[in-house]
Amino acid sequence: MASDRSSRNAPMTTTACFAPGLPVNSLFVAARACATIPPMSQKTLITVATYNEMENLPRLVEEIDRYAPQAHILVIDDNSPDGTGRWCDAHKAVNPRIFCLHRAGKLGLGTATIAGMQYAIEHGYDFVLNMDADFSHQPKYLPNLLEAMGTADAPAADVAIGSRYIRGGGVEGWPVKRQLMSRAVNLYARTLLGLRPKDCSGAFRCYRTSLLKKLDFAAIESRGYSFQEEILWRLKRLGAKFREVPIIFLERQQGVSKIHSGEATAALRIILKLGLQNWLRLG
Ligand SMILES: Nc1nc2c(ncn2[C@@H]2O[C@H](COP(=O)(O)OP(=O)(O)OP(=O)(O)O)[C@@H](O)[C@H]2O)c(=O)[nH]1
Ligand SMILES: [Mg+2]
Repeated sequence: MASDRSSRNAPMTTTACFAPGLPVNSLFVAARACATIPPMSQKTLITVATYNEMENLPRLVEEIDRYAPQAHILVIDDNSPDGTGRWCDAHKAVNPRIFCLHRAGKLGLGTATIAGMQYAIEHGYDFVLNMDADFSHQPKYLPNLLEAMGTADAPAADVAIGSRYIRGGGVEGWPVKRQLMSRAVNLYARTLLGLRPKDCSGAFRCYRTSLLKKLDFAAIESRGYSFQEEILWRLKRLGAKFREVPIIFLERQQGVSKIHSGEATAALRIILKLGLQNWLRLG
């Protein structure tokens, strides 16, 4: 298994997109993408946490193949009742770049993201890039995020953040109330945690695994949505360099949101607690 995986991980060049052994549908997708997308020299794992995303995942995987044809994809599924995890297992047979991590039940997006990061560290990836399954994070931005990380010879960032709140970024499909809430949460987190990025709550990000290796994952308190702010804060304390890339965030088109008010309140509480640690220089 290990040797099989490492040979698949070898950085691919443009011509390698046409390597024999890829199924016909992947060849077609890769060939289209390879014509326009420069080859990646760094081994990249794109992680997608899923809970009931059958309406989105098959098309998302196709789109990822199109925009990041050399990347591997890890689906972290929490035993979705709609069969998302079973689809992943079945699709593995025709797509050698997809991997499936199954967890027993709905354990939260934060812990799913940590599981993806640890998987990337354990399997020797250079970058791990997280995205939601619901097309709020458009696959067309994958090349921009990867480019923002720089090259192996000239690293440019430790975390590339898909940002709604810099020039060129934005949100489509949210009511004004939700937009205001999101901006308020960002301001709250940036102030309390002393973070400079304009978008600290978005989840569409690429991380350098060499920095993640230094992170004490056991210390992370967030299980849900404050995970995004908490990890930036912890990485900042390890000296991380952040870069923001503008993205237009789209409201979910298919399936239902998993966020609920209890999780949102818990997130605000955790950010406050970390903020006190930050300003009192504890922890
Ligand atoms: N594995 C796993 N994935 C989850 C869990 N909760 C949410 N997700 C996934 O995390 C991503 C984001 O969840 P969403 O429900 O879209 O939450 P959101 O984007 O904050 O909220 P909306 O804007 O309402 O869509 C999606 O891909 C979900 O399927 C969970 O407990 N476990
Ligand atoms: Mg969503």
